[in-house]
Amino acid sequence: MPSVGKAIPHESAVGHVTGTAPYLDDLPRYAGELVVGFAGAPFAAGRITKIDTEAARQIPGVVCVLTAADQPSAGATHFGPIFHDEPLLVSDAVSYLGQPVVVIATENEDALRLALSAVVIEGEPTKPVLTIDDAIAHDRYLGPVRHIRRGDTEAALKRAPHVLEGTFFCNGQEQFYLESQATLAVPEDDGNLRLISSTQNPTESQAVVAEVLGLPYHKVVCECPRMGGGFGGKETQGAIPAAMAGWVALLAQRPARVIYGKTLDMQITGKRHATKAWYRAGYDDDGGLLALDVTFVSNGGAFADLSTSVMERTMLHADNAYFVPDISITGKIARTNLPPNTAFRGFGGPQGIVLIETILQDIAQQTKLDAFDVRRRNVYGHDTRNVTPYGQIVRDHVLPELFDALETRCDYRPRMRQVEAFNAENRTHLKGLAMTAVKFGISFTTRFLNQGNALVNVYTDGSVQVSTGGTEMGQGLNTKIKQLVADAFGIDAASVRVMSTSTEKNHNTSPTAASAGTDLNGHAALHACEQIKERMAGFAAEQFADESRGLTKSPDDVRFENGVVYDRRAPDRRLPFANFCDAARRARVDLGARGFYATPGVDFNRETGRGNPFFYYTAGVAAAEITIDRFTGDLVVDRADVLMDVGQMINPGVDLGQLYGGFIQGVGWCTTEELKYGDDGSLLSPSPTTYKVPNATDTPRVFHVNTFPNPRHKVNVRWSKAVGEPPLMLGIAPFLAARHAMSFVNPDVLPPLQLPATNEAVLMAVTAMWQRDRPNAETAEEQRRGAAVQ
Ligand code: MTE
Ligand code: QUE
Ligand code: MOS
Repeated sequence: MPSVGKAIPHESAVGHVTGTAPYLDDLPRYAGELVVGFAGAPFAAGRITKIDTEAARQIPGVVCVLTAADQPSAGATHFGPIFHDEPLLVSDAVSYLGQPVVVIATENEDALRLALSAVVIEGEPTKPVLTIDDAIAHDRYLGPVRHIRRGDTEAALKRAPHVLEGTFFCNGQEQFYLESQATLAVPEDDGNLRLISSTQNPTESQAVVAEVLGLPYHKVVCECPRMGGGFGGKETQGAIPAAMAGWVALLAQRPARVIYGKTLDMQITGKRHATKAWYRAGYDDDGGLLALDVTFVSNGGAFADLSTSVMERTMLHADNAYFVPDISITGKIARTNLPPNTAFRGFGGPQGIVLIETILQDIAQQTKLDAFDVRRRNVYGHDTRNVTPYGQIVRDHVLPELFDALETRCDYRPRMRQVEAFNAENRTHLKGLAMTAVKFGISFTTRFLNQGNALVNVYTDGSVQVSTGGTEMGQGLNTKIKQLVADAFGIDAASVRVMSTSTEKNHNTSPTAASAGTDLNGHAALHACEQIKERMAGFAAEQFADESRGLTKSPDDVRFENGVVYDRRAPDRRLPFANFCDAARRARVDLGARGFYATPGVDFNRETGRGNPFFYYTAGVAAAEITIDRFTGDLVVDRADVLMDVGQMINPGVDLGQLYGGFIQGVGWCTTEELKYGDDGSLLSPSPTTYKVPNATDTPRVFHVNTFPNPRHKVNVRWSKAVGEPPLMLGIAPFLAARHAMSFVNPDVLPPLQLPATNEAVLMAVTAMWQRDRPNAETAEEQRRGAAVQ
């Protein structure tokens, strides 16, 4: 009956498929509930000179019209997860287009629409700074410059037989969760406030709302029953709607709900950081990477949000799966007039990883070696070449084994010959094949966040409730927690219910993020179970002891298995779990506990750029084969093979779902999703019609996703590994396969292809490479130089 290791269905599978699982907007309306929205700044930079709300106030059904001047005097005016630099409402200097200026609460949607259009906001716009290059030119940065260094990179670059020098740009990405940002705030007696919110971070929502309203934390409770996806976008960005709903609810003493529309959500919430890298890579004739000097600059947007932590993770993943003897990594964050960028699956890791993977692909092209061989040559070793640039030893990994296994399993060599033969013949299409890796560090690099707590209630019928600070966004956290707790008591998973997440049951929690949801909350839940079981075992030992049979009182011999509690020495001394629980309560045994967990050993010093930021690594490899239409730029992923070490899976169905979904989301970032902005800072792609997320037809025609055993991995809950974010970074494989395909057009030119490799970008790059050695070569070179679409 053990359920860990079984692919039991996701606890909300039926609800998701039938539409009965309620999201924020589905919750029944309260009598007298208010609809809340806001009017935003009409320009991205400059000063507001006039805010006229008179006409809006006259509209029937309008209940509150609030500006910065109305903010509670006891409350904080600014908020932010790391630096408190973001105002709730702006009254003067505007930082991004659509930044909230006036909050309006009304009796109904129609009144809200009319009132919002009646608000007059005027000012003196200035030219916004939107790109990384523009911010650098204006010397606009957020947070300090950081470094991670090992060895003497300058000397190593001088010694290196070859040096590759260049810039690489990767675009941002919209989280595109299906449920937009939303909070319902309900006033309770005595000035208390209950928030029901679609958030990965209930504690942050509680804290921001309390601080902005000048309330002590204990007067605010934040609940999150479930999210329709978060993908990092709900770690901090739920704070604004939560604060608006909370403010209105407290002031009007009526329930108030904020639900962003999709377009508004895309326009004003933060995304993955676009990042530009300036690099020099030294290598030898055998494709050995000798030295790397890189400066990353990300587009942080207008406020700090999580940008410093995101950049830290970019820097910590600049090595990815490869040992680089001498390395110097610098990270800066550009301050621009875009909404503050934030967490997105991978949290900066993808931007670091795509750079070194591209460099290795280019080294292969330059040395005319096979790109697999180049990667395999540089991969981290077991006993030597196993120390990261920040000094952490890469332990108990299977990186070389993963490479070798996938090479065989996906028929890499014969297919490479086929691709070469195809490209030698075909005049309309190009094929490419590339393999990439991911080594993703598991733990928050901010040490204090590596903790979790849980509450377990055992009832007298043997059923169990568990509450943790972890939130469910579709990733299957609740299902895995349910399995862990069921196994702890030896009962069926159906006897365990995971309760709605709430700060009144689990407080001071970390966001459900960094893929560590199951690690932190699963451990905490098990810690609670252990305490209850210890008390139960003491009671059971008394019940089972039998002097006549020489059975002494021995709690250590009590077992919880298959729905019964028994004595290991005399298995006939047993009680069904339910009866046992009832008896225990009658004997006044405490059948509830709070558990706590703190990840051991993690520590990173960001000043020195050294330490052990990660508890362990989740790793994998992927191979992708693509076909490009030379005359339209159309890119099709013909085949993808994913192979990952995710430890011993708690739920193989849930975990494989993460591998499939994460990979495809990465392919979207690399090949189809393009955020376009107008000169005024307006998002020109604020809907699925203009912003192309992958759909079913974008699934690779052949798609093999498998896990790979790692017998060396002996840490973490039930020896599992975090799976949420790592597979996204394997979605880089089709991008590198596209570069590989292009190398056949002109082997002497490195493909001028960056992210996203949209059909348009692919067509431009192929054309530029083709023109390179032909009469109008200058134009092509200009095209190559200018190809950097910022
Ligand atoms: N899977 C689904 N279905 N929906 C999501 O929003 N978020 C991802 C990943 N997988 C996400 C998802 C991100 S960004 C993270 S950090 C992890 O899930 C968080 O959950 P975990 O720590 O429980 O894996
Ligand atoms: C990975 C992450 C996060 C991170 C660090 C990682 C993350 C996150 C924070 C963070 C850092 C400082 C704070 C805070 C949050 O750091 O998601 O509130 O004060 O929120 O390596 O995913
Ligand atoms: Mo995930 S980006 O850490 O929410």
